[in-house]
Amino acid sequence: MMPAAEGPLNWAGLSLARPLVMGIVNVTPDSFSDGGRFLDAAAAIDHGRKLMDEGADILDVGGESTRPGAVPVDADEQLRRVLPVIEALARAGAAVSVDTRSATVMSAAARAGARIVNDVSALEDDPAALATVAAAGVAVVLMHKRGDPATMQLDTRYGDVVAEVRNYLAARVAACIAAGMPRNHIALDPGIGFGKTVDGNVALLRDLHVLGNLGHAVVVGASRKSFIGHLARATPAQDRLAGSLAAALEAVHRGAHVVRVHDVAATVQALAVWSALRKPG
Ligand code: HH2
Repeated sequence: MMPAAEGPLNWAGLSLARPLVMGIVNVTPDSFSDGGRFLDAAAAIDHGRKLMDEGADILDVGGESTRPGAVPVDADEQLRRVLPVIEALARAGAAVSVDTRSATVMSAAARAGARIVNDVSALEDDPAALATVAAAGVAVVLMHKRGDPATMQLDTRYGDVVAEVRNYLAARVAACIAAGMPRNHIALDPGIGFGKTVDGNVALLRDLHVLGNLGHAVVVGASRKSFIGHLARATPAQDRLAGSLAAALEAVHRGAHVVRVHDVAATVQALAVWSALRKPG
């Protein structure tokens, strides 16, 4: 493994001195992991509060599923789903990110108290997204994906997946800097499961330092994803907690600063024990 580069100290106003846990709050009827149980705003708010109690550092609120094969949700419907949830959780003191590809949703979410925009299209799918995030002064997660959620698993061939993802994200960072965003607002995410094979996902996690060497916070979302099912024959998604914990710990070991997870309490516990055991004695 290459020596770790000097990492960023903070991102989105959050210290990166220890790994951060981003808890997932899906407000979508077709989420593969929640099965629509949190469609109702009140239930989503309760779920977010529970994740805060469990030790989540960030709550990632999304109103559009981006799993392979999912259909797009228009901005009005996303706003109807996520705005009351963002308002309530931000008021309760959470650092909220909004998981969206829509510039309209980004600016309304920022006004409602979101501090971070988490865009699986790295501010590309909506031509207004880059300028919107720069003007709103919020932080961003730039994630690599290929194509649309509907089609992304149809072409998973790369020459060198790690180099391609790295070069793509480096170019998106350059676009953000050119739009006036400060460096410590920008985090990078390899996009586990977004147009990649199982081997591609494994390579991206093993070589995560290649992304880390770009000098930005690194976010990894491996929780309950299908590559875990493939590696460990664990289906359905709800049965992938143990594999998700293994992936989260190894991601942090390889340089992730933030892990995006469904199971916050279990992840916080795993990280606490792992961190204590790794401290030089
Ligand atoms: N994965 C999903 C959604 N958003 N954002 C980032 N930054 N990184 C990811 O890996 C990522 C993401 C898909 O997972 P999930 O939210 O669990 O499913 P759904 O798309 O059904 O909401």
